Amino acid sequence: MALLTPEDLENINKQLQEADSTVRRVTGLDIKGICKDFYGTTPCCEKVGIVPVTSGNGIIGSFSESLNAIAGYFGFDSFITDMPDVSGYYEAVKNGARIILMADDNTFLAHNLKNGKIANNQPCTGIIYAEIASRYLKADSKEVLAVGLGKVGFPGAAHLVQKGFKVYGYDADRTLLEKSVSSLGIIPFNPVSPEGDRQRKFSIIFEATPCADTIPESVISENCVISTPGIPCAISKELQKKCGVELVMEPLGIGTASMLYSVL
Ligand code: NAD
Ligand code: 2YJ
Ligand code: MG
Repeated sequence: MALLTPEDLENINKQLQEADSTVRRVTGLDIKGICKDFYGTTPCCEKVGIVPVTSGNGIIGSFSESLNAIAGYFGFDSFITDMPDVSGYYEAVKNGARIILMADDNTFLAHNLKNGKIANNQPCTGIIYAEIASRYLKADSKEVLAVGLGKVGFPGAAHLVQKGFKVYGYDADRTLLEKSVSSLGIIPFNPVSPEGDRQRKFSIIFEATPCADTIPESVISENCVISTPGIPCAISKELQKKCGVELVMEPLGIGTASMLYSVL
């Protein structure tokens, strides 16, 4: 699994503000507004305890600090524990945390100790990026291209199917693609080499792969949004500019907001 790096998290507040203005342009609502509308919840100064975790590859420089900034941005009262791991968890609860945020190399969770709700970053991220994509104001149809159908992409694609979109999808892993076809009814479509003359263009693209340049120019329609949690970016800056693509992409905050609102 790809781990975030301190470089990904540089200027997280600025990245979040920029993503927020794009989301507003694309959907008419900001990230808070979408989370509120989608989950039907509003933060009410819940205290969030952020616990650094040393297991596996260890603490990622600025990960906890970024979570603290993100929680504050979305209206939560948050703090980082001095101690990591079990001692940090104890410290968070003793200091009044109602929601715990913590991540090891495999799982990033939010746990609301008051109501018992728990959230995992991967499905929460996939669902919120898909939800943003689904609200694109200039979409020319209810057709979507979903590229990358793994732990983030599959729940996002499932959400789009559930919302009544016709989902064309692709994963480089044939087993995962077949699973999406059989369980979600996704129509297989390889954006890089579509079969026969089935070249299509999309105004809504949802991407969740750990690879760069997964979306070629040939599938991008004139007014197109690419909503992508995938790191690195699905298209180059040059192509984004050339095609006038609205790009929703941010390394941690949108997914974390989705987790926090989902456990309220
Ligand atoms: P995953 O490994 O479960 O899924 C990624 C999938 O992409 C795999 O199934 C793989 O086969 C597929 N893939 C790779 N190259 C492809 C290509 N060229 N075309 C089509 N499919 C391709 O990983 P994941 O947990 O789902 O994470 C996906 C990405 O999202 C990673 O880059 C991860 O770091 C990122 N992520 C970002 C956030 C965020 O907040 N921005 C949150 C969670 C994960
Ligand atoms: O506390 C720390 O600083 C570290 N233990 C954080 C580890 C963060 N984990 C990841 O980035 C993994 N990819 C799992 C989270 C999935 C969301 N991208
Ligand atoms: Mg995010």
